Amino acid sequence: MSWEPQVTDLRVDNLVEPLGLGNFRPEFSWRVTGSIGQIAAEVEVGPSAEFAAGTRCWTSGKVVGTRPFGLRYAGPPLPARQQMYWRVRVWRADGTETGWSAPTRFETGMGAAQWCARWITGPDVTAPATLYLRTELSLPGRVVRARAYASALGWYRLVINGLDLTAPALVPRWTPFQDYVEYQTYDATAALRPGANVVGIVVSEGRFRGKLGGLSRPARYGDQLAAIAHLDIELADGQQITIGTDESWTTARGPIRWSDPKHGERVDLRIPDPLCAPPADALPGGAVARVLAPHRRRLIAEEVERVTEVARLPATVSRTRAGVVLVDFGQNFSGVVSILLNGAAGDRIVLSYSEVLTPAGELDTTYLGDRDPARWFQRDEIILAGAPVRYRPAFTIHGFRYLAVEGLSGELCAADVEGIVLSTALTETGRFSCSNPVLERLHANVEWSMLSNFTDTPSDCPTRERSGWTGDIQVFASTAAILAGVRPYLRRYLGNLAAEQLPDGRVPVVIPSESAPDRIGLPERLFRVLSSSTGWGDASVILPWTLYWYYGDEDILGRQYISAQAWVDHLTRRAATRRGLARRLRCGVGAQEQFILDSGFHFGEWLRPGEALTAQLRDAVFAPRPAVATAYLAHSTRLLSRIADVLGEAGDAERYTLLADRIRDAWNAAFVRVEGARIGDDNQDDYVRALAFELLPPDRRAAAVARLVELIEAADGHLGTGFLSTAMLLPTLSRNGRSDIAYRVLHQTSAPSWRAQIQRGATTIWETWEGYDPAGKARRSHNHYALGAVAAWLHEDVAGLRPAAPGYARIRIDPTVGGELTWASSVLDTPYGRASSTWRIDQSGLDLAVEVPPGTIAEVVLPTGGMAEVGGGAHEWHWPPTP
Ligand code: RAM
Repeated sequence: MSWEPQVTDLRVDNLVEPLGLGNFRPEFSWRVTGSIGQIAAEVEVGPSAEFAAGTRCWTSGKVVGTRPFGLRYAGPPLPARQQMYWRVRVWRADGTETGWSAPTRFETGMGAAQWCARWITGPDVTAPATLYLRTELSLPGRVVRARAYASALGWYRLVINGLDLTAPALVPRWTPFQDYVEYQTYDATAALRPGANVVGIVVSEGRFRGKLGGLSRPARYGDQLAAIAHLDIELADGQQITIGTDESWTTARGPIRWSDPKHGERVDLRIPDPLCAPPADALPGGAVARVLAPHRRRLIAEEVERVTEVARLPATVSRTRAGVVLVDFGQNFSGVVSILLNGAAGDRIVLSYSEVLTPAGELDTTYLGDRDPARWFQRDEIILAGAPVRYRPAFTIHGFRYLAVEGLSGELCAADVEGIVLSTALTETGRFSCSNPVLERLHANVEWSMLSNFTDTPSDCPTRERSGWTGDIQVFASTAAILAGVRPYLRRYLGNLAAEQLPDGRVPVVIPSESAPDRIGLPERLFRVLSSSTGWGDASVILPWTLYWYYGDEDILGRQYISAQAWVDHLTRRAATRRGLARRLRCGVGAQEQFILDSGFHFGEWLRPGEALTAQLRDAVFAPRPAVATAYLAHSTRLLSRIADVLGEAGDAERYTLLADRIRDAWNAAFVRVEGARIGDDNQDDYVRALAFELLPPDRRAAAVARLVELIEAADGHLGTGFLSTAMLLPTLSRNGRSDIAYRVLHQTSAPSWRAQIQRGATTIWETWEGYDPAGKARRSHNHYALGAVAAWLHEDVAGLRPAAPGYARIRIDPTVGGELTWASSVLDTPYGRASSTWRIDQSGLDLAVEVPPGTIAEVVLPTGGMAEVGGGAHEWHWPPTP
């Protein structure tokens, strides 16, 4: 009989066997197999896997609770740089006990004062060149254990004896570099050997000195690339050796001349790689490293899975009419290529990447704004050394489907080139399938846009500005939480958000904010004006709530509480003290005016179909859409009151509840015209917001739903929502009794619609509904996940599987049978385990099959009416019931 583990998927801070943990009070989580849930659990931590008596350093004792997560280490302070083991056992509701799980490891990271290393840089510090640093190290014996702790100002790779320990990760990830930089921990045991060793670090621009944002402004955090590394080595005879970066290291020139995340790589393969060559003194451009002048940035441990290779894509190769070699990977994505290059020494190869082609079939290098193809950024240039080489860029990442290759002397075959998809190594948690392949393609497009933008930090697009726009992640966060295990990834984003929030509570519209305070120039100053925008800054409240709702993460509510309060308090103050232009011109609403938010910059609904960008920007500045802004203020205040409640802050909870009520009432007084039941500017999104944020009194909801439907019908079944409300449109319709209209919008095949994008060949979600102008020329980004938030509706309403309590402790299964579908299915890995909902309709009737994770309860809304409540396990229904 095979032995099946009863407790699986052990994680520490949601990571599998993390190395170099910065949090010394980590959280443990696991999954219980079978259908019977947990009623209590015990976690044990010790320095060895045996847990022999006396060696255990902590036990939680038997902790009563049904959640297989959220149990935190509370023993004696953990030492830094210490490998620990832990295991868990669970008591189930049926009185059985699982016994101890197999032990698993975690290791703490560096203590702040323990770095025996200094930040070092090269002699010509500000030159736009890659920095190669190296040292030689002689080891008198066999290495039994080695750890390397490293980071850089710029993206770096740690290379020991020619073995690259970092690739393909792009680290350190982007943080507010003026304050802190993440470091990585590596197991370097296998890379080191007795005798001579070469330890090297190569540093490129990265997000530290690379070109950032829409304006591609370089050096926003500093102009000196630098690195730091500390190695702890233990030899077989027990000897401990520590080395660190210092002025004994040397620098040299290397083949990567310059490499920018966005603008590509310049490589001269004729220059030998100094990290692979033995004698340092013979290296071209060799010099002594310099210690960086003192600075105040802290080193913190990384907390998130690194960027890695998640897939490889085959290519087709052709020649364009202009004679250019064109490679098509058949899928828009984020990453690099691996390509076989052949030619004479000194030959120059140029690789240009784009998401789209011109109407004439050439690579389009102007569609993202710049009319001058010479200024195209996604480009790698390689000078060959004479021998055939497989080239793959190291320190750049492109958003593309097509690659143009120039300068090859021979032919390129499809087998010579591959697309390498790079994304954060997140665990996929949500799968959707249904009878309509176009909707499956839509779901896949959303997944591709998420993969493409969940690299360094969640970005709007992987091409143009690649910025961490708050509004984009605000609308997409719940979709992301359904599709993948994004809890650490979004927690990290929120940590950066709080760190960069302005003293008055405003939130920069991009996080990280793309500039150190001492490097803020006029463009950054102008950009900062945007920090008051509702719908964007509300990420500070909506994201923590989303993580709580989908993962049961109470800790994040506590951690972000001050930040969330600062945002709401800022808007409340602004409403009370500043009167916007619009209000001065219109008739007021008396004493309630103090709750109307109509000053400051607000993007508003943003990018409604058919609205010109210039007009939207003008409105955002001069007519800041108080109906939208005040609705967000009411919504965030309401969420904040719930957050306060969860945190046990009773006084705050009451205060914010009262405030939310007042803002809601003022919003009703100012923007709802009772006669005719018109709201705001009478756009579709006005009704969606009103209903989704529950701003209307119950007796006005039906009229709002009716008007929303009327507007959609007047638009011949098309959506008219923009950036903010599209995600809420279909759930609002289906949860208010109009799933017929929701399906009509979903199945719509002419623009604006998701299916129109697919019919035009979209393999990702586009920034605009049309994607191309009438002449067929591409417009704006073709890889923006924001409008892809519709995938949440596929899971939560079409298949009908959604949380009814934080972390899916209670699940609501409420399928929406309809549309053109004959079956649909969502399979989710929730914090409690696998949940699924599958319905199928045919001549014999309707089937519903659900899977409920152990320890949870599902309330099932039966498609024929009525409710059933079921516990863990598989359940099925058939209508008409079989006798
Ligand atoms: C664009 C970005 C982003 C959006 C802002 C307002 O520049 O692409 O998606 O949040 O505008």
